[in-house]
Amino acid sequence: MNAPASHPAATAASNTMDAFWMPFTANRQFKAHPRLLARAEGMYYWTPEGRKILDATAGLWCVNAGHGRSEIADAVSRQVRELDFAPTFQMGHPLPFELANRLAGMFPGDLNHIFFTNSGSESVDTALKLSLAYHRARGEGQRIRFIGRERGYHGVGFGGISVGGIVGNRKVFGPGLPGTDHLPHTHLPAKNAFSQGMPQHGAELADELERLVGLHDASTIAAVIVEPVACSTGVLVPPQGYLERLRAITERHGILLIFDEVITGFGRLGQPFAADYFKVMPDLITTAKGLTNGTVPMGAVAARDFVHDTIVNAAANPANAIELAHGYTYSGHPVACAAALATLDIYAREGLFARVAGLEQRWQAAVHSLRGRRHVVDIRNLGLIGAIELESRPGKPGTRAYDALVQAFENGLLIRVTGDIIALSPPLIVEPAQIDTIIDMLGSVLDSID
Ligand code: PXG
Repeated sequence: MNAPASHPAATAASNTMDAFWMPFTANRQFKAHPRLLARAEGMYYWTPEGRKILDATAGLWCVNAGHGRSEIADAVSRQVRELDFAPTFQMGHPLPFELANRLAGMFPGDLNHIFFTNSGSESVDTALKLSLAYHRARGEGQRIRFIGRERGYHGVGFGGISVGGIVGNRKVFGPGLPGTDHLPHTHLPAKNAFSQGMPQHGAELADELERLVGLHDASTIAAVIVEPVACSTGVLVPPQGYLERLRAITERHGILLIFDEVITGFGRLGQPFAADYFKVMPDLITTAKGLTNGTVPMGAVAARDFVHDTIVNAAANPANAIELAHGYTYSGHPVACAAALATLDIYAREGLFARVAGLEQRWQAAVHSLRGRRHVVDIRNLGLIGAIELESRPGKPGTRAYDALVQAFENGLLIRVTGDIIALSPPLIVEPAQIDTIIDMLGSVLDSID
């Protein structure tokens, strides 16, 4: 039987929505007042009733080339027919080799070795494990500590929440990985409010790493992991000079530096990666999301030559040994690889990363034009990312931005909110006129909420 154009499940009454336990969602509230998306193309979603919604968030920061790209759809459907699945444990098929070569050419410097995963959370777990394996292979197996950062988001695996710095994601789930510690976040609104691009103050916060090294001793620390721009907790742009200092300190102490580029990777800042944008070279980069334009779950971790070579060529390894006991059934899945290759083709052919660089000033001016509007206490931006922070209602944090989300959706605009911060990250294909529309619509939403 053909599914009707508007599937009944998509419009059903709330009592049929019980079975899907929704992720990171207020399930009872949502199911009482559902917000559903049924179709997407270009810069827009459509609701099941046919209302058009301008996508100011690239889905969940992932649909960088815009929705419904037929090149990706064709590549995926061809691939399902040709080779639906093939193992990559002690077997191989051509696509992950081809994709890894493409990616190795895109990542900066000698980030030449690619480990495939299925999500950002798995990429983070993988990067943490690679760090441990690297130190152990060079005879420093006592380096087991990880340093993350307050307000960092590194997904929801036990590794990711341990190095992450979001209280709500951690408090329910026990102590996590032993031996983790955290740098302070870099959000200094008293000094940096309404900074355009990188804020001026706060590079010295990187020196807190020296304090942690003094506390734990460098010989116990495997890696430091940070998002170059902390996006999920409200777009915290690194202060000028901060990442350079972090790099210098990690290097001095033999500590690996991991950039979590699950959001910043694949053009969000107008360069392939944030490492390019900031000209700071980490030892490992984690990615997901934009790798396949969000169409098929896939992540990738890039490792520098010395990390890979140390693990794979370790003297203790006989040639028939599996050098790293790690991997996923779907590492290098053929359909995901096909989606990624088609996505990378689009990015290259349409010059989407350079497009962002060309739009950055316009985007910055547009986002900052909301300064002075009702409720707005700070505005931040970098690349094609923006955040508008609202004053919280006394005793009711988060409710004002949530009302903005609901009102925006009713008016035909998709935004993300975290706490009382509105985050914007449109697909990289956004037109200047659509940037103006996003800002106009957001302005009227701010006017209309208490
Ligand atoms: N690292 C970073 C930096 C992320 O932003 C992950 C890891 C985890 O990726 P997966 O694929 O396991 O979800 C993320 C994910 C939001 C939002 O609205 C952000 C993410 C996911 C969902 C919502 O800010 N980031």
